[in-house]
Amino acid sequence: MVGGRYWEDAPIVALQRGSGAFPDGFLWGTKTSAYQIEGSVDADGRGPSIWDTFSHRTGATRNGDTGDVACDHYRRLDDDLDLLARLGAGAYCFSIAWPRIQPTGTGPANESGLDFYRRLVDGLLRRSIVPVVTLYHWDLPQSLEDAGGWVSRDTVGRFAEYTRIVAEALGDTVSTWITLNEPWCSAWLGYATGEHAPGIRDHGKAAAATHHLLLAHGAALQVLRATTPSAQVGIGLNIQPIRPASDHDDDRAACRRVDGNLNRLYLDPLFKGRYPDDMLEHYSGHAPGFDVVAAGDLETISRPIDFLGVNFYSPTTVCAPTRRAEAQAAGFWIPEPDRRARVGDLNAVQVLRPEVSRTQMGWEIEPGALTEIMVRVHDEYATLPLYVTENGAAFDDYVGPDGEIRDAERIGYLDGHLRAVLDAVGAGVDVRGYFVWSVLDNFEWAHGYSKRFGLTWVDFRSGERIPKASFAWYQRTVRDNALEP
Ligand code: IFM
Repeated sequence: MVGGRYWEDAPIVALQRGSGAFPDGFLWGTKTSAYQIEGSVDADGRGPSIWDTFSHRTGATRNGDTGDVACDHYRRLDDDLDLLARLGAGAYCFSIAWPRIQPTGTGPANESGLDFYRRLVDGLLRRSIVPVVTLYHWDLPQSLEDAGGWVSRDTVGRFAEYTRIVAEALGDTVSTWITLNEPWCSAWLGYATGEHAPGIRDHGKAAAATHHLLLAHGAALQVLRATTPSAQVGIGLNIQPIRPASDHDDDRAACRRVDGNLNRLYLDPLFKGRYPDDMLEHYSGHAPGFDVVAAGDLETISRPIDFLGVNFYSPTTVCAPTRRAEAQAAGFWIPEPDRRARVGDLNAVQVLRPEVSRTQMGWEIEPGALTEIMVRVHDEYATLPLYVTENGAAFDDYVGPDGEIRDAERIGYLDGHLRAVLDAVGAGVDVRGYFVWSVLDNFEWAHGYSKRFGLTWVDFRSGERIPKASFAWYQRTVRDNALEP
């Protein structure tokens, strides 16, 4: 998708980087996911997903919020398409709700469900916006969860079947596909900490789910190659730099475990065709764990993809649990409850740098960490094209007395991370595009509607949309293909 690359000509590099200009053909976009925006959960034959079940469980989400209505996007499709056209970004990434296509996760296609996505894709193309389709963004049909969910190998076959249905319906009009969004979250937040649907707390199941999700990616890739051979196919990973709080061996070991669980457990099988030895050993006592890996699986998982989607928000620093006091004495702040220690049985504690600003999610803001993780992928794994498929921030936005939303912090966050993208490009990484999470405020999973990531304010009572200051800023950035000085 990229035309001439300005960094090929050294003297121009300095000139253009200084001006904040992006390569010609750089793809600008925004991203959403089905359950977070669509609502209309009973419409046109849609079946229940694990998020319908989970969000209706007492105490599962903030204020008991659910995606029943969300942004009401299903019914406001045309207005939202007009909003995207007004933004001017050349691409839009959305996910397909599997339970709209196969209400129980198996069997023939539900044509009314497919029709909604046909209208969405056609509406984008009519407005000259490139559709980028995510096949799975966490909303597994509940019937499949009842049969074992991602812990069961059968779900892989079901996903391949679903992919074939969607590819046959949309393959003529969609040329860029993301198989899975953030499989780490599906596996570890869904099956280990229980913070996400289906709300299970079992590390052995989370490890098995990791493998089946990756295998489902490989299976879907094969289906897409057969059905729509010229399509570009990738996967979206939430990867980030993990750092030790100190040089002490125990902190470094904790850091390596967290890095293994979050980054290497996904990058190694995809690009090296094997799971990291230390992670296999770490989860060897947890059944079923990686015992579910069968001969040939890793070949399927590691078949070449066309691009990697990098979803990035923040870096993480950790210490060993035995070294909390030293970390505190060194000036780190230790948030409670201690999230990292519960994720993946990793025996590690997340620490924060008090001097570093954080978003409303409590995530540290460090744009350079985005450059760092992309350079790492390039140096340690593959030189394939990268897209930043998610980047954005929740802040405490409010509508001012004049009706305006002046989200200067979000503009600062996005500007900083786009400069980090330019730094990665300058370092030789083939970054082809950038997608803001998200175009609309939406249902932020267990946080319900309490966290707003949008370029557009959504009044969740009336459904009204109000573009924030960041919307106009992104409009200008996209138009100029450059950041303001
Ligand atoms: O809202 C989520 C999205 O669904 C997946 N990536 C991170 C976003 C912000 O938490």
